Amino acid sequence: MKKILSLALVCLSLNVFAKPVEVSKVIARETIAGSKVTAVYMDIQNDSDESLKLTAVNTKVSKKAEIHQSSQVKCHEGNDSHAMYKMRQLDSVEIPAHETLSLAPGGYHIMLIDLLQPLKQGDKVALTLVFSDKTQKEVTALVTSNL
Ligand SMILES: [Cu+2]
Repeated sequence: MKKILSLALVCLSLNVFAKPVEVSKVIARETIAGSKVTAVYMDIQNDSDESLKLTAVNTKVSKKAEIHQSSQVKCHEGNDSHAMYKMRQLDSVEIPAHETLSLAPGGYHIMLIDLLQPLKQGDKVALTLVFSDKTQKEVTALVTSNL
C-alpha cells in the first residue's frame, strides 16, 4: 500500500513539473559535395506557461552545433543593389509561452559545423536540444535534399 501511494505521488509531481515542449518537422539539409556544414530546421512548440530558451544543441555527427539566425541584408554596389543572407551565431533563442518557434530557411536554424561525414537524403541525425530550464530533449532530424 505504501508503495502504491509513493508511486502515485511521483506521477503527480511529474505532471506538475512537466514542461510540455513538442518538437516537430525536424529536417536537415543534405550536404553539398565538399561541404562540411549544414543546417537543421524544426518547429518547437512551448505549451507551458513560461517562456523557454533553447540554449544548446549536442550531436555526434559534427564537432560543433550552433544556433544561428539568418537575415536578409541589402547590398549596394554603385547603383546596383541586391539582397543577400547573412548569418550570425546566437547564445540562445526564445520560445515564448504557448507559442511555436519555427526554425526555417531564411531565419533561425541550427548549424552543424565540421561534419564527420556527409549527410545524404534519407539519413537520420540524432540531436539533443538543451533548454534554459535544464531539460533536454532528444530529436531525430531526417536529411532531405528538397530544401
Ligand atoms: Cu548558420
